[in-house]
Amino acid sequence: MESKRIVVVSNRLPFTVVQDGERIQFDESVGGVATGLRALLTSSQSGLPHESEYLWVGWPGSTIKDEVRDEVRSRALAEFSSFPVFLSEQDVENFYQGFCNETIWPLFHYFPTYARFDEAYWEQYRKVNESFSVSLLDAIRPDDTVWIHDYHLMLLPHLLRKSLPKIRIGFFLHIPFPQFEIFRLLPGKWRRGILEGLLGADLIGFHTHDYGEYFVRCVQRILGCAHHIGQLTVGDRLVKVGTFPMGIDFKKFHDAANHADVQKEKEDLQKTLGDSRIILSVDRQDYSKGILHRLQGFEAMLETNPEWLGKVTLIMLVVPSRIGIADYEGMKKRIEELVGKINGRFGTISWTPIIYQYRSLPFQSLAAMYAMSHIALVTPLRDGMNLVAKEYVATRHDKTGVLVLSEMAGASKDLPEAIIINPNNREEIADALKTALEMPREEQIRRNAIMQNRLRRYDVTRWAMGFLVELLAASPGDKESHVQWLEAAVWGALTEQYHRSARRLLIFDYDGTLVPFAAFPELAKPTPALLRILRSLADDSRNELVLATGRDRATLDQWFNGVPMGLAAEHGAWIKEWNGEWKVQQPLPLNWKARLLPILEMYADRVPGAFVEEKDFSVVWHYRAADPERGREAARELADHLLVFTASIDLQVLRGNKAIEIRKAGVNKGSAVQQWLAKNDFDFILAIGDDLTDEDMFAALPQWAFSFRVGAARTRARFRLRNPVEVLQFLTQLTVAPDKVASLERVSPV
Ligand code: ADQ
Repeated sequence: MESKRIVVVSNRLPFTVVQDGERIQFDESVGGVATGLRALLTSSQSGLPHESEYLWVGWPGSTIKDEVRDEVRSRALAEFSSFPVFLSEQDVENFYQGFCNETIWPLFHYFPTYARFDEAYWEQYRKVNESFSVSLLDAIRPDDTVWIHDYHLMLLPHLLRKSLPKIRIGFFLHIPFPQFEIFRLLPGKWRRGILEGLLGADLIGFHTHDYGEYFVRCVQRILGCAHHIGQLTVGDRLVKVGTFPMGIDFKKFHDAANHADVQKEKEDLQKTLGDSRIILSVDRQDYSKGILHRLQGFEAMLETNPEWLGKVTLIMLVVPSRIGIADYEGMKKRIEELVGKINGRFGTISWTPIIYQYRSLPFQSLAAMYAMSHIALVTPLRDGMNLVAKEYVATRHDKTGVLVLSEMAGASKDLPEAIIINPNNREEIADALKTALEMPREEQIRRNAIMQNRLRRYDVTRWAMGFLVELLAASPGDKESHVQWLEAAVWGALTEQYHRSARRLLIFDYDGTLVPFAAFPELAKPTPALLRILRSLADDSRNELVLATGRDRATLDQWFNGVPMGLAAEHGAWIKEWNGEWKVQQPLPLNWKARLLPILEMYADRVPGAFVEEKDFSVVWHYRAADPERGREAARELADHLLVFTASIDLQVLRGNKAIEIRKAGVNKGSAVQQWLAKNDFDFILAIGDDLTDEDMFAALPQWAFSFRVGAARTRARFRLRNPVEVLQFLTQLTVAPDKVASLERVSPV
């Protein structure tokens, strides 16, 4: 049997394929994600339940000619356990340079003025995500676990889910997820496409809690999905949203300071720079990194602290990035002008305030820089995490050194012992630098010791493992695996028992179960087809039907007049046998309604689309037709508000489906159902419901009863059905003679 694998998918493979005439060369890259995942997936102590193998799927970094693709494919697999996705130059242009780097990157980093909204970019983005999906279908096996990375592939989870509904998919976003007001700047079709794309995953991870929260808000406002403690309900699936702050390969950086070649490079640098205090600045060239702000902050520090002139040097290393994009080219020019201006203004024959280098460094040189710098100045205007900050702290073997870190970097949440600044204020940067230059050695050690402990524990392996363990715990397509969907085995057992039994009790909820929700309660009238099915079930003398709903008596009398079945109105406060009279389950004092109604009315006035419904024994505040997020927020507030009023009265505040209902405690569908259960010795019981109020009913039933919850939410029911359409198909099949029962495929389009 083939072992299960983890398939990592990212835009770039952890190497670049370079074609040099006839020769094909693989240049390995040493990014944090690549290193961390490799370490994790090849470690026998990873703690992952079964995976021993992995496959990495992505673009090999250059356009590969048709004739050498087979060779690249087989070498990638043999040498790097990788599967290349080949892209054309045009793909790369409009997808990578275009939609990824000129639309998503600026927007998600809060630079909307840099964002370009070009339909051709979007089309190409869709096309490339589809290419990835097609390649993946070739590369993966049904029991693989797929982990997709970053903003280049946000449509991929959904595309993959469409072809492989049962596969386990995780997604991690390495950049910030913006707030709704920024995200909504994307045209409607794109923003919905991106959210739906991401929601194809079983688990979506972010660096910080805030990004996850902004994502959930966008999903609620744009798609209207319900959310409950880190879980979104998407159709009949549950999607988990979690925070996984990425760590670094701590050991590699921490040990680096002791390596002879790093030591040597450090000493050489120190000789050149003499006694000068070193401030280090390292990043990819990107407007999000706040490089100009950093220079201005350093300039302000020199202006206001003349005692440091000649004694401090800023080493600014900028890695070339995204060459060819106009915003990046312009920025390079501005950085160089400002460096020249500051050096010209403050420099002397023997002292250059800023040493600027525009290139990438090998690991040992970078480690030597971290090891010799007294201060690291990290000032992004927005950054998903920022690994440089973590790498600097990890490399400080003697625990000295001061990190000055922007509050706009995700890393500031993990490193609060750093000097945290707002990069938009040059004076704040200047003050922080002064504090850093003067910070006593013991204080530096105290702060770094805490940060190093944290970074050691939460390293990149722990990050990846945390994500994968959570992902492996998710059942693909549905988190609550112990509750089965109506599938062949259940269907077989159920119909068999149904046809053998002589005294059957069939209990149905109404809204959300037999009919879909409508914006206003009066619009959800039963259709002739539904009435036909109910009548047909009720006509069978072995069946006793009960409709147990939150609706009031008058509506039930009007809508179900002549259908031979029992009724429980207002969640069981009123009960009526077939051909009997309405009876109160328990007499209730009613003066509380007058006290609560004004509060509910006030909340209805404040939220457009919300309204109040008054029933005999309960009052309901509905927000189905309101803006989903506003409705939910007001509902939370109202529930809180009501607690104060209801604490001393025997009332229950119940959060239903897009409604808050207040009613007498102890009277519920469970106690109503008891009345019927007590009447007869039933040998078959079926109960179907869709919301929290139905849980009382499920709890009241004997264990062997066939209880069904409609939808994916947490439940005590034994089984699930997907929606009212599926409920009706199912009930229709029950009315058919045993020899004419259709196969499950026709009953339940799973
Ligand atoms: P980046 O925007 O690339 O990553 P960052 O997290 O700082 O930003 O990682 C940069 C990496 O490049 C570091 O590992 C660093 O060592 C290396 N590097 C920087 N300058 C270098 C130089 N001159 N020479 C050689 N190497 C250099 C994106 C997001 C981040 C998020 C990461 C990981 O934008 O917010 O932290 O992914 O999720």
